[in-house]
Amino acid sequence: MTHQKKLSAIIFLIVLFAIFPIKSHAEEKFIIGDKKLEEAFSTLHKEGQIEKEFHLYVTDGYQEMADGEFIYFWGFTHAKEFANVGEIKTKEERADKLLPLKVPGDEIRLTSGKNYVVVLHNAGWYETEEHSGINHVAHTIHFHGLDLIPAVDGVPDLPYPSVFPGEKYRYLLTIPDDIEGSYMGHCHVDTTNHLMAGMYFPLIIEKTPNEIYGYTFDREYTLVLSEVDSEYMEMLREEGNIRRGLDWKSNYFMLNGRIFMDNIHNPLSTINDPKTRIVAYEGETVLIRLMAIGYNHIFAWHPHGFHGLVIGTDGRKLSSPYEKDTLLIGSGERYDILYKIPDFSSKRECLSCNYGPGISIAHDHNMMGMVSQGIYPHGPMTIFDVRPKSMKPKNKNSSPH
Ligand SMILES: [Cu+2]
Repeated sequence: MTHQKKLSAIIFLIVLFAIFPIKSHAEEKFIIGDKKLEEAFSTLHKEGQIEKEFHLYVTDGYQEMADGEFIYFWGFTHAKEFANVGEIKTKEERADKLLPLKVPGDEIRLTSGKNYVVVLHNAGWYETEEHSGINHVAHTIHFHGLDLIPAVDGVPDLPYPSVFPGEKYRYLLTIPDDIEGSYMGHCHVDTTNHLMAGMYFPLIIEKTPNEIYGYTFDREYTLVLSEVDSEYMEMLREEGNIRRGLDWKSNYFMLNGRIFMDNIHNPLSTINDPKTRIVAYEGETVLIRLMAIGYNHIFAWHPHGFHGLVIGTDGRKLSSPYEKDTLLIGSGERYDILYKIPDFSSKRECLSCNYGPGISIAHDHNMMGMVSQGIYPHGPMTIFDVRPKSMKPKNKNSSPH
């Protein structure tokens, strides 16, 4: 292009923007997916058959760990009640409208046989260096384990494009009547980097509350085991992904995004998180939904006080449940495990058994996981906090915490 042509092109653009100024609050660009599915859901919407619409926002942020380290993460967050708060364009808007970033993202719970809309908004990155190569990246949601059609399976360009900053995409989901159990959602773009960076959340599908695969339980805990390399994350933030996908060397091994701290009063320790400290009363049955996200770490879930009955895995009921006290779980797997807490006060046959009121630990028995930043026991460890029946809150639904 000649100098003159360049100049006239610039003048043309200046005149164009003077006539049609860019709106300061432009709507997000909506990526249209499968037309047939969109039409079917529009009919369901008119008939009032959409159970709920969830709005998930992807962004970056720092999360403080129990050892005082701040780790740079990417992840899924949302506004209160997963409401639509429109486009996020500044750090201030993000702080104002969205909950702080959490890894893993908050659980999404769906009911079998219902229809849902999950809208993915890309709220952009705000913590990166100006020239980082990951400043303008796209994302998707892959609903791991749900066996979906490509339009809502979250694999980029198969056939719909992934979601860049300032864009959104609607995932239209019909949950079959016969599907229940424990699943996950995660980004499927450049998956090694995006998944390991924190882009995952638990997804629960239930037919009836407090019931799974025909078994009933009193309490449930979702435990997500995962790992991160805080130094690699800083490299992404500063420079981007520079062909170092094989360089992940995790230095934090987490349980629900936290590590255990030997100072038991540390508010960020696993055991001070009501979602991670396993509280139960004598005689109760506790369901643990165990999930893992990893680069190459195989977690070995090991409670000291109890053998668990593995009743389901990867969203399917096991025809032959089996008992385990050490259960290996790799990236993408889920196990549904029932722990029957004996009624200790009515019958005590074994004086030295760790059954009954009191505390016992549960941890990763792959010892590499128990040394975040090289320090033992800073890893995925929590406690079973079994309380006497007499302490049980009268109101069945009241939280034990
Ligand atoms: Cu992503």
